[in-house]
Amino acid sequence: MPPIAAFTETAPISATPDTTSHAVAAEARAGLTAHPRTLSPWLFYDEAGSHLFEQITQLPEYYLTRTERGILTAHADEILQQAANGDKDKQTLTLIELGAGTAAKTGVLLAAAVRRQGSVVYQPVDVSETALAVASRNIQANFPGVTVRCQVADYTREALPLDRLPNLRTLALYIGSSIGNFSPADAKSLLSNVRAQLLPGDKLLLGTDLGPSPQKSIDTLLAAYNDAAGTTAAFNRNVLTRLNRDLGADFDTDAFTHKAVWNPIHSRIEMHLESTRHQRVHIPANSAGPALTLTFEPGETIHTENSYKFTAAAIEALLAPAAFATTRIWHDPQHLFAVTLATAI
Ligand code: AVI
Repeated sequence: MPPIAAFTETAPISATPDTTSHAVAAEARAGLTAHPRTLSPWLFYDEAGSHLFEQITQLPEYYLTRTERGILTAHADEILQQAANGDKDKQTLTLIELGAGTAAKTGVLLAAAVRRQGSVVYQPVDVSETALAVASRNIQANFPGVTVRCQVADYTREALPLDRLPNLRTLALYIGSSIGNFSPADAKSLLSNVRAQLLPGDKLLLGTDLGPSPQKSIDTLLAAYNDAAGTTAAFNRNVLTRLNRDLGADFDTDAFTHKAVWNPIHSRIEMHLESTRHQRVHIPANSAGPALTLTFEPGETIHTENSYKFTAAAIEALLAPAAFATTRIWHDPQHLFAVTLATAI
């Protein structure tokens, strides 16, 4: 198989709706004046945050990326075969990937598609033109037989720009556990949007992290979001650095502690930033409104991210309202992570 070492994991930037300074200002104003205070996770992914996320994916505690890659590597041929409706059906697949970034996660599936059908058309969709340019360059260099058709789009807001090829079965990829960062309602509308662009019989491959089980402790989950090296803490705090830079705010980033909490009611890891003392933070007037002074009490938090964790039943419940039937679920041997093939009905 061609090497994929040249690819680096990129931030799930496709979850970034709009990174203009007005969008940052509006998001900060709405979230920081709400109770409890929140900041949307898309704010994580400025240049520094994207770099920190890449480091997170390589941490020993952050099992998600390598575990999903292991599942895809172990089962790529079977996934492609099932996506094409089984052995006898030699139907040709075209692959489309939501939030592809640099397509670091996709090489193993593209290689399997080329093994199976000789060549494949791959349509990565992302908001970042730069990431797609890297994807295109890397794939063309490493995967002869793959034709890349990049689509710059925010699939979280717009209809998926599917360039359907006649008589080809589509396999849509949404891997990397990105669906876990959406609320159940937003996840449902995102999947419905994807489904609306597919035909019955087309497939979706979805990567989801799993919740606690007899094989997976809550501590394993918590460690993935609170690593010993402090990289996730730096990633979380970077959102305040971003507000200081983009909005001229005066957050003392050292006066906020990173917290990762397991919420069993919602089956999610939550990330928060907790104020260590009584403090005031100023945000100058901007396009979203007048100057703000925010008062934080010791222990008061800003909720910065949810990362939902699933069971097999929860995966089915996520897919069914969007008119997808679960076809097959693959796990790693430790049942940490799931890759689900679903059929558009
Ligand atoms: C991008 N997303 C799937 C990551 C996750 O695990 O929810 C974001 C992340 N947050 C902290 N660590 C990683």
